[in-house]
Amino acid sequence: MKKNISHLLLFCFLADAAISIIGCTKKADVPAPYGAVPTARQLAWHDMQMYAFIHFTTTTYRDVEWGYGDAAPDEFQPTRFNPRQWVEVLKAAGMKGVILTAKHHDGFCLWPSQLTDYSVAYSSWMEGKGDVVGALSKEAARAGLKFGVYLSPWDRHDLRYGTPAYVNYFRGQLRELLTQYGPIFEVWQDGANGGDGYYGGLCERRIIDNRTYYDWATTDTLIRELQPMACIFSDGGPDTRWCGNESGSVGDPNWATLNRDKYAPGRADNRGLQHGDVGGSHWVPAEVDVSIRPGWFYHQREDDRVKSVAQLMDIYYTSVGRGSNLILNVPPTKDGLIHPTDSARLIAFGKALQREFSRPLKTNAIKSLRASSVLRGFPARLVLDADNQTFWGTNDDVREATLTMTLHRPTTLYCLRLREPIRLGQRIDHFCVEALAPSGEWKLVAEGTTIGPQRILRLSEGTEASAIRLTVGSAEACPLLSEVQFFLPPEADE
Ligand code: FUL
Repeated sequence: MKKNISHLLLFCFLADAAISIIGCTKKADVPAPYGAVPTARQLAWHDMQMYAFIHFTTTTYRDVEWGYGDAAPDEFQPTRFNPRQWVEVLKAAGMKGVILTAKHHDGFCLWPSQLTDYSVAYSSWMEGKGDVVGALSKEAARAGLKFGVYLSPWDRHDLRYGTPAYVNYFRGQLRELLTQYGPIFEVWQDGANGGDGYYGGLCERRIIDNRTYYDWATTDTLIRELQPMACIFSDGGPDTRWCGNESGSVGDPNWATLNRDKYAPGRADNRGLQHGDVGGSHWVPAEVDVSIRPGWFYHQREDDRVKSVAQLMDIYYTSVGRGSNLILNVPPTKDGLIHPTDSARLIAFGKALQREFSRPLKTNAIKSLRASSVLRGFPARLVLDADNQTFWGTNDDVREATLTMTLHRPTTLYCLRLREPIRLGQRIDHFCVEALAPSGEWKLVAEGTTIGPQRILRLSEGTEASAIRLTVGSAEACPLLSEVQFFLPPEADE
């Protein structure tokens, strides 16, 4: 079998060489990028795929979802606080990073901010020497996880909220967070903004104009200056966008491109965020935020409502599998630990993920690979290497192309991962996979719309194929693909 694949590769290599001889050794031209393309910081973000969210503050002790802003700092008492336990569990689940609510809407700061008396420094917990942001960022770095911060723009505690002085305070807090805790991969700006709150004891309702109040452009410049590789998340970017719901899925289609100026954090109509905009003005990929429990904060009453491994797997397929990143929330208990049910579930999910993709179809199982169109220098075999920089290209005027992969023997296939070379933009708007059944019939086994950075999908059950035909199409530009990887059904559990 090895011999066959090496013959195939040799043939492809000679064919490429022949093309370059016939073509007077002209170097292959890289296709022109189509539409908006990702920045270096967004490319690094796409590699993250799945990370954790931690919602933790005085709100945990009040047993509510939105702290009013009146909890005394002493209420924050995580007597068994153990961020190493958090990080170990998250790592076992396959998370590549963690984002902490450094400050949620209640305004309490989990680091000893110099700019307020509403922080861990004013709590009797650890005699005012505690620093949740510092401790978690250190543990994350030790374990090789990236670290990010959620700093709620809405602050229900601070008297200044609603005035320009508050915006300066908010920026000062960002400066502290972005200069004292090492590299930050994402800054999470929430869309919930304004309403009733404590506000220094005035207990009133404050409404701000979310298009103008925060002057986000100035804040974003500050973030860029302090942490150039940090992606800024909000309802509408600038770097990454909300997926438009909190139930664990992004739309299909899911375009990483967005007409960004149409959106603003907290805007009432954010329905378009589930899909993005085909040919949108900017690259603003979606992030799917969802909690392992019904709430974002820990509530004992939800101990029996932790999502199952099967539910988490479905979420994985409808988020990471549709080319967005998944941020899965895991709320620590009042003790400051990840609850045993959540931790067991996360560890089992990590194992299930490994198992799911444990049997890639090897290249030596492939007898031949034929493409309906090949751009010189970008042969179809480049979808089989493990390198996402290389890709199969089709000629410039092509809008639909097929790739036919013949296998040495009929094989039962389980799922499939496709990737576009997104450095050159997102192009594909429809695809389908057909399998040549032993009966000699071509059967449709999967189909979808967009691919983008990644598409992972299960094939119709029991797909036995002696050949596979993949069709990809794009209305506006020639399709390009950097990966086509099939997986065989995972081994049954012992
Ligand atoms: C929402 C917030 O209001 C929730 O409390 C939570 O932080 C969630 C991730 O974002 O908009």
